[in-house]
Amino acid sequence: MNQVYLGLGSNMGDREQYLLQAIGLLEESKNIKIKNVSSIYETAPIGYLDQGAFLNMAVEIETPLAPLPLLEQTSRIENTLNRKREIHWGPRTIDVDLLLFNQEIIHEEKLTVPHPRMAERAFVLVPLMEIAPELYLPGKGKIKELLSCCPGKEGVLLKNAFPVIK
Ligand code: X6L
Ligand code: MG
Ligand code: MG
Repeated sequence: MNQVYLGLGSNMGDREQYLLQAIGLLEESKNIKIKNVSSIYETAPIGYLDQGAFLNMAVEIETPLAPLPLLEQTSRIENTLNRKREIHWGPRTIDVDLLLFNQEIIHEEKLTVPHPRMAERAFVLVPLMEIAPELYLPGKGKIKELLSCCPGKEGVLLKNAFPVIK
């Protein structure tokens, strides 16, 4: 079994509903078992600033799937929830990112793990801190150490401490 951490984000339409639907579709996937979910956080947009605030959360799953088949499954879930790719780094109904796959470092054409930039992104680290503070990011350090020197934490606000599925 592989232990995987996913980052979920939405900043279009009913953002919370998209996050909860994505979790529902993950749970329905034959080869994916949800182990833990973080609270939902409202976060200021990073990268492309002229867009609405995001809701972000982190999810721990267990799966026998290898990284690329798992990526295909998460892409299918994005497509099911009407993800369109218009503006690079722009608004999306749902984003499901593969943050960590065991402690592996993966560099493939379609997939880089750990997710690039996650070590410096408060919208990734704050939700992860809740469910895996002792987790080690290969080559970077523990989540709680990375968070202590991560800029932009003030742009991450707790929105919903107990998602209905928890
Ligand atoms: C310089 C260069 C500064 C690149 C920042 C950071 C670009 C993050 C893209 C960057 C840079 C990203 C989310 C988001 C995006 C999200 C929030 C990205 C990809 N996704 N902002 N911006 N939450 N709050 O999920 O992460 S676009
Ligand atoms: Mg992303
Ligand atoms: Mg993505």
